[in-house]
Amino acid sequence: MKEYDHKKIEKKWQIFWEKNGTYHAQNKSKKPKYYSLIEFPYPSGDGLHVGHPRPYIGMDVISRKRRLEGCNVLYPIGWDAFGLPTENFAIKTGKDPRVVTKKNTDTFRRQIKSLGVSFDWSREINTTDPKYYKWTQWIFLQFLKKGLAYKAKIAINWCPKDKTGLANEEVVGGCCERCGTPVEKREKEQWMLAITKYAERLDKDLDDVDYLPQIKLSQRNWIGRSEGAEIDFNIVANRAETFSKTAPSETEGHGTHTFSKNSPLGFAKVFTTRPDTIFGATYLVLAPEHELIQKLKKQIKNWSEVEKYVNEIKNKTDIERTAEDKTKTGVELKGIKAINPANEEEISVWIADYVLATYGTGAIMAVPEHDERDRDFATKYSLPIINKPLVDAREITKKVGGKMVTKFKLRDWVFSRQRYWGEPIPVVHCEKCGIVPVPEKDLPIELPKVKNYQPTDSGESPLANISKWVNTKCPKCKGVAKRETDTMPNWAGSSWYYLRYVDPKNKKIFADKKLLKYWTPVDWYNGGNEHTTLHLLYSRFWHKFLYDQGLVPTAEPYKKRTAHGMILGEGGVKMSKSLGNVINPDEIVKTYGADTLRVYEMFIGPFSQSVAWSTESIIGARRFIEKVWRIGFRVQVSKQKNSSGLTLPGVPGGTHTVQNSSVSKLLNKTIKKVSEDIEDTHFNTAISSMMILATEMEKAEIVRREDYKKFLQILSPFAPHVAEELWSTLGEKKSVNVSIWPTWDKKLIEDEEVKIMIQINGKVRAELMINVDENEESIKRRTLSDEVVMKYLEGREAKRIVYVKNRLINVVV
Ligand code: ANZ
Ligand code: ZN
Repeated sequence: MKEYDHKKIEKKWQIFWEKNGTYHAQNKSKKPKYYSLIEFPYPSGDGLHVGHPRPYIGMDVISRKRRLEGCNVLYPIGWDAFGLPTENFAIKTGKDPRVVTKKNTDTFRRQIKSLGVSFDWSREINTTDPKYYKWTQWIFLQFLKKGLAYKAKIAINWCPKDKTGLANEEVVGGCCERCGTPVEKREKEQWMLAITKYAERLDKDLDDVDYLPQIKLSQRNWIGRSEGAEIDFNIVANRAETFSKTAPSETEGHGTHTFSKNSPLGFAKVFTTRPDTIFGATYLVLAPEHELIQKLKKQIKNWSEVEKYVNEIKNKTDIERTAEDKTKTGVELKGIKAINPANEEEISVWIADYVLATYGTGAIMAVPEHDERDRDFATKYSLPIINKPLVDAREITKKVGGKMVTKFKLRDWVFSRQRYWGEPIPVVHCEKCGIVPVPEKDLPIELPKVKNYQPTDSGESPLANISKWVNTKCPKCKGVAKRETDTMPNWAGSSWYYLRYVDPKNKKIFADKKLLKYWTPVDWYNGGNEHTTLHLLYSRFWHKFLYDQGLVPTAEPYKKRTAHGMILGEGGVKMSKSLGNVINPDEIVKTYGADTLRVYEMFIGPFSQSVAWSTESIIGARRFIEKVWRIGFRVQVSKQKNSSGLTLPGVPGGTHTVQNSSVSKLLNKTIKKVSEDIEDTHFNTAISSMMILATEMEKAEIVRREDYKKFLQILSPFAPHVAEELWSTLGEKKSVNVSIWPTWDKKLIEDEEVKIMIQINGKVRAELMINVDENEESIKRRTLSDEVVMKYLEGREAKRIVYVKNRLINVVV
């Protein structure tokens, strides 16, 4: 028997597959297409760690199974290579990010190839390649044309250390996600993408896709659709205070029941999802940024206190302000009151941090009886909490002149960064013509080389320092103009990359229409849980926009979306360089082989959950493969004997069949289990069932060649190299990759349990479910204790019992 030499085998087959283009997707084919997708990696300087390949292997299993099922599979890969780590490295070392990226992708590519993942490498893309980002820029221009890209001065999250604007999600606990510095608010002109225009559809169309329920939920939560009412509350000067000077007795004893007939100073529009609680509204809260506050400056008696509070709030992020465990703060606007339109009662007006300027109308009616946040606040500031009966939401809303509205938590997408390593935004600023898009024929606007990658002190991108690049001609009036120096966020390139794989070398358009029609939508997209909100939402948004322009054939990009858990370091902590617990797959591949690593990563635990790595347990995966290897050589022997016409001495035909049938039966069960488990991403249980099969096959005296072949086929998605090697040793001329996925024999599985008839004196009286292997004794016993049978026997003893195997049992009395 040959030794199992993983190094030799894996190298041999990787070369074979590459030479034969085994995994190339065909743009023309009679086969049904299947597009499987993983989130393309960011090629970091640290190279691959064992967590990276988990999703690649998972989708590889799916893709390989699909090929055997007769599909023309597209399983592509590329690099999401713009981003801060490379840029920060460039800032530190002065190295050109292009050079760094090239080196990093070379490492990643070599490492991924060593794992035998069936990617179609001929379609490799890189978001930092000008030939790629030309189209990212082109899509931006389409947004601009349609008015969905616009500039706005907004308060953005600003990291004073990285000198860059941050998206809300890049702020963790009030600090910059990358460097930990407390984030400030800063007003800046930013490019925005109007994703909110698509909020309704992004929410609704989730009904039509097959995403894991928790993924749909996180999309929906992020979009934050709410149906409610907008209701105006009049603001008046505080009559109670005005009167107290002249007629102090007037207000005494009235409590909150002060009725006002003052003419209003203005009104505050509140947004509420609970108009039915309006009678319980005991105060009104404005966001500290609410425009009414400045307008009412004269009427507000405690202006300096108010102003101080407003300034304090400025540097707080929305996330901090609405954190559930945070104690709420606020200041009453003295000198003014609001009128509850439902009952004309005067209620106090406050500003408080828990009301956000960016949501709803930036003002609320507070109902402490029904709303927890309001109750906390009311308790803290001793505001009335009253229990009033609920009313009909629609009717009330109508009565008080409000209207039903739909609001979304989703905000427009801040699309500019003041950084170097990103796609330049393709517009110029002309004094005469304003913002002018770069003509499409001039794309791509390439990133120029710079000496220094540091953002400027004013927080502009380093591009601003390259006057040769910045100063340009206006495409419209040919006068002097300046290029935009902001670049795109690194979510840009990943918002449409799956479209480029379809036609990665096209120079005329981002992807050929016919090819898009053939390949899209993506049939199955698997990715990390951390991307189930933003990346997924952003790319769905781009896709819908392109769909509206008639540029892609479907309204949704991904039919199905699943997510995998992370691989943690030994002991269950996150793998990180700083903890020194990062496992490099190169070592594992060298010592145990890629197949062992693959099997181990799929066996390690449920695919959707995070699991801890254990180098010790990898041995189990290796032993399994060795077992399969040994069985292979026994199949060989029996095959040779058979073909040379020798009978097998000492093994009579009878025993022969019995043993084969029990293995065949288990094989059938295993084929079914593996086939179904793969579809549910239950890779771990698929492997454990194959482990059981291998153990049984090893014990069996004879392993039929046909059975073993089927085993290799279902193993091949997990351990493709060894499966291919053993397949060819059986004398197969073609790759296992072009064979046909085995089916299972239903009879062999389902007939395990059969229904037999119970007869009494030859007449059918009842039925009994039995196991096909159940012995006669047990069947007789169960028959006699059957309720119906006992009733017929009426205490008499059976004279005779005749059992016809798996058919009937006759009790003669
Ligand atoms: C009265 C009320 C009574 C409310 C009650 C809720 C429960 P969602 O579901 O998240 O849309 N709200 C409105 N605008 C707000 C803002 N800018 N900042 C903070 N809170 C705001 O929540 C809508 C509810 O959140 C609204 O309905 C409002 O409080 C509050 F028993 O009005 B509600
Ligand atoms: Zn001009």
